[in-house]
Amino acid sequence: SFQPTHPLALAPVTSPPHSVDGFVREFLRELNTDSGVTLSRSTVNDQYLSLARAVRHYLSARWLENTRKVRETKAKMVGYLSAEFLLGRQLGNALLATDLEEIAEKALAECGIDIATLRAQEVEPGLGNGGLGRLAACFIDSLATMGVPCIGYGIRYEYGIFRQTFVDGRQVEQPDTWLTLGSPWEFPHPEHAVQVDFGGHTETYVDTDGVERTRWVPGWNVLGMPFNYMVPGYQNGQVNTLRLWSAQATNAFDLPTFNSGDYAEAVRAQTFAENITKVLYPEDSTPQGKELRLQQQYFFVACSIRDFIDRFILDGDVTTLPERVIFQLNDTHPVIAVPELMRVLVDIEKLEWDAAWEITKKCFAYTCHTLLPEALEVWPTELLGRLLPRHLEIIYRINDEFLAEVRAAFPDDEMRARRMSIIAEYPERAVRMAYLATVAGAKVNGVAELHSQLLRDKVLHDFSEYWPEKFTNVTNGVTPRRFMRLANPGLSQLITETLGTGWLTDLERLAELEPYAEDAEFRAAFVRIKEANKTRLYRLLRARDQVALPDDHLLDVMVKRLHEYKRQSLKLLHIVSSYEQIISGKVDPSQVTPRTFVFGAKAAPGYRIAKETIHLINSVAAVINADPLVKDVLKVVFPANYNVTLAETLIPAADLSEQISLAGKEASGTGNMKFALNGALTIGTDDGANVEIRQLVGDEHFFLFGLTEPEVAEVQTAGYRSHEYYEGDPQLKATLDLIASGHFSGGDRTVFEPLVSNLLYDDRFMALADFRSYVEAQARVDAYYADQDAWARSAVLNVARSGFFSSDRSMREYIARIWHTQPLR
Ligand code: 73E
Repeated sequence: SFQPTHPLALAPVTSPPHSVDGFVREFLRELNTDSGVTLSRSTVNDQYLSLARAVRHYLSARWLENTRKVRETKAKMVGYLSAEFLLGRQLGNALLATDLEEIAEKALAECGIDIATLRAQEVEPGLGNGGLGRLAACFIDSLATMGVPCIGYGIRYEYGIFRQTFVDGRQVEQPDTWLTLGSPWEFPHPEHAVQVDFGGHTETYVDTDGVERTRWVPGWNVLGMPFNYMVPGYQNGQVNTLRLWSAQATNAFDLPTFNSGDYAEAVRAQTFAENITKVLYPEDSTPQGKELRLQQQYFFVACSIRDFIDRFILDGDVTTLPERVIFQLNDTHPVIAVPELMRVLVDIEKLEWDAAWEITKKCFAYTCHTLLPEALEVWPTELLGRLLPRHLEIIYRINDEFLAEVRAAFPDDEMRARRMSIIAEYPERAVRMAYLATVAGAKVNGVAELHSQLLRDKVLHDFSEYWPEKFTNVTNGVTPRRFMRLANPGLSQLITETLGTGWLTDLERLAELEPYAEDAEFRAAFVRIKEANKTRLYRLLRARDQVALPDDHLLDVMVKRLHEYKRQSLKLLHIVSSYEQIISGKVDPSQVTPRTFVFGAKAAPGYRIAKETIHLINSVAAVINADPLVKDVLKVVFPANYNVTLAETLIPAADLSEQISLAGKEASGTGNMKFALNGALTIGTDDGANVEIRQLVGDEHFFLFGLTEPEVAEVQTAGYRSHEYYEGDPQLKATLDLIASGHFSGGDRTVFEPLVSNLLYDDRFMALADFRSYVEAQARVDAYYADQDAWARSAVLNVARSGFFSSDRSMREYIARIWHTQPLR
């Protein structure tokens, strides 16, 4: 500790002046002193970095102040543990949060710079796969905006989600080198580095107090280096922290053990450890059980728990942890945190097992994001025991005590105990991470009403019977700052002109728009904005993907990860069927509602069927877009590398949102919410949050189709044979036959044969069963779109009735029912 005497050092940190001159000064200072260039010699990247750092100056003071206050008041924090944070670009959000948009634009204009050019320079940090990672980003935005102390903990992947390119219509992955030009948003803190151990064995010993204890003798270790990111609230002066960990080799490598004099080899073995945070695993929903993935998971939670205790439990009294933090487990990826906290409390802090378990149970809550059985993580005990021997012992003991409880409660029901065991015995001995999370967590939640119901009734049925009060639902939400205000400034301005300010942080106020659905002038303004958003999108796609699109089409959009359960193939069947009906003369093109179909989707690199589906979409697009017969009525576009940035231009332009998963498979969906909030109508199944969207916006303003979840279960029990649908529906038959004929593959019938066979003889997600219902719903879309006025009314009502889907509301529910935390005073 030291005693400054200079008055400036004693005063609180201040923000620079909120003026054009003040901003120019900050910008130039950054350019000259930090980038070390003059304005006239600076590159666009120099200017972007300096702009970003100048904006940061306006956040630092509040950030430091917030951190101080949390420490001082000992406020309870949310520790959001997530292997993914899909943040999207930061600059726009930081300018909005600080209310500097106009000032910065003017300041740069006076420096001769167009701010749009600098905005375009930012590479988004793609540190997530899809909805799960984006949800984490929305949640921390909402908590900052609500003034609730939160620290997000995650992984600073050197390579985020791959950059998708197409070569001859096939997906080719390129590395995402998001850090090469430098990220101005991160603050490295090498002084807070944490050591993380792996491998080795455990042993018992008699401690100085005479008690026999267990200790872990690790085999190797790595350093966790934290990088802080500011998480600014919307114009409220609150700034929370996101802390992402990067693996570094420890320099404590033990040369004698290598004992060969091979210095280079010794260093190589250590730097190997840096692989841990090299790359984000690109599997969404069905992660492969790779050893490196378990290393990533343990690495970031071990760093995070150590960090939290060291930085916030200043008196070292770990028994107060439950008053200071609730760790939210974002799916099973961070669940190894449970035995890790037990290890810290028992082996290091030397608490009794029972006392440690009482603390641990209060410190965690678990969110499940899936229903697909193949997505429920299990770790073979062989692997877990090799990497984390002490943790495996702890898991066994947790399980033994838990099963003893179950057996006592259900004395003659050994089957139940086996079903509920955290350890699976088949097909190999493995730890069921979802069960571990459920046993340890104070609460377990699903992410939409239907999903939570199915969790209780199916996936975790025994547990919900045993602990009914543990289970709850919190329907997902999205941040309106990014997905309305930033993505759709036109609509936001119209809403502010109509309702005044305040709706962006109180989204239920959108309900006040309801009467304006009947106001012709308002509708006209709304339609003009939609058209301008389409123009903006088409301009972007022309520059980005060299495609020209007609601006008078219904814009039909399906953007999400490529997965069989999401059924991009069903969307394709509809497109090919529309096309087939025209080229076969069954339908006259003049009778068709002109449509542009947009896809955006990445496939996991090892997911064969998903990649073939991408190839088919591109091949269908190539044929349809080149066919003069359908030139004015059908267009198919598939811009490569769909990401948060593209979503921000795509979603506000859409007329129709495709949410067509097989009922009971999509836990929630959050894209569906973004579309509705931007005035697209949804065509969707009764799945995930679609159910709640339809209930809120009303049946007349939503195109429902498909089997319901109970119907799906029924058909499956009766035995589903997809080819019977093919035989029984001439339109479906003609569609599949056209694909099988080689029409989209230059006459080669083999190219798409696996896809066609998959639909005809397997069709796990029942695309063929829902085809008839889907094309009928699409016909209703066409008919409805013909009445432009009715469509606009429905679009406005979708906006007015979707305020529920703000992530601020999700956060209020987590706070009230799970976290019990308070906003900072
Ligand atoms: O339905 C979405 C949900 O909206 C669900 O598929 C997704 O989470 C979203 C947010 O709740 C999701 N992602 C994953 N599991 N569920 C997942 C699993 C493993 C790796 C990466 C992502």
